[in-house]
Amino acid sequence: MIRLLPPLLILGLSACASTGQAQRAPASAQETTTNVSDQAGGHDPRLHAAPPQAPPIASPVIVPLDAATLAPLPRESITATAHERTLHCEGVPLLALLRATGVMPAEPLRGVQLTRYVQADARDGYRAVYSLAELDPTLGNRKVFLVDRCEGKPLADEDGPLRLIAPEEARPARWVRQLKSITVIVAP
Ligand SMILES: Nc1nc2c(c(=O)[nH]1)N[C@H]1C(S)=C(S)[C@@H](COP(=O)(O)O)O[C@H]1N2
Ligand SMILES: [Mo]
Repeated sequence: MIRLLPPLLILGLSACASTGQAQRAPASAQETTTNVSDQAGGHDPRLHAAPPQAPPIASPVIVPLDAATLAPLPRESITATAHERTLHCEGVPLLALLRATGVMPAEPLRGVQLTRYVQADARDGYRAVYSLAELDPTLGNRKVFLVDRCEGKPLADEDGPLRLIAPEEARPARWVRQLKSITVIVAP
């Protein structure tokens, strides 16, 4: 009886026995021969049909804005002009916050990272978004700051205590006053 089995099937059966691992029962001798080629270091195209999957990125991610998170970040002086008024402010780069909190990779963005955006919400319901790609120094390189002081004083309640300021922008429409939260979202 054993002499009637194809030689590769016999090899396959003995390979299973020698590894001692639980194996799914082969459905056919043909499949068993494929397994044998796997054991010998060959490739079963069925096991490699899907491209490698990037690990999923959490979304939404709420970025902490508390003093303990902001205090260690680098502070910069900012001069920003809007509506013919020039402000002299201080704050931390949004990029530094996003990287320090692990929300944004330090490397140039690629793949799904290019579909993520920062949503800034204000207490009065105003909101604006910036894409991560426009903040990436190798892409848009847009400077956006979380400002907490202007003209040497903490921001007044109607503006602060935190305000986003993007000094390079031609209009201050995305300079979100009364900043309440920052959320990073993968575009659905
Ligand atoms: N929270 C909040 N931020 C906001 C707005 C707003 O209505 N609420 N208006 C935006 C727009 S359209 C502009 S032009 C500027 C106005 O800033 P200013 O009031 O300091 O001139 O703030 C931006 N930030
Ligand atoms: Mo505006």
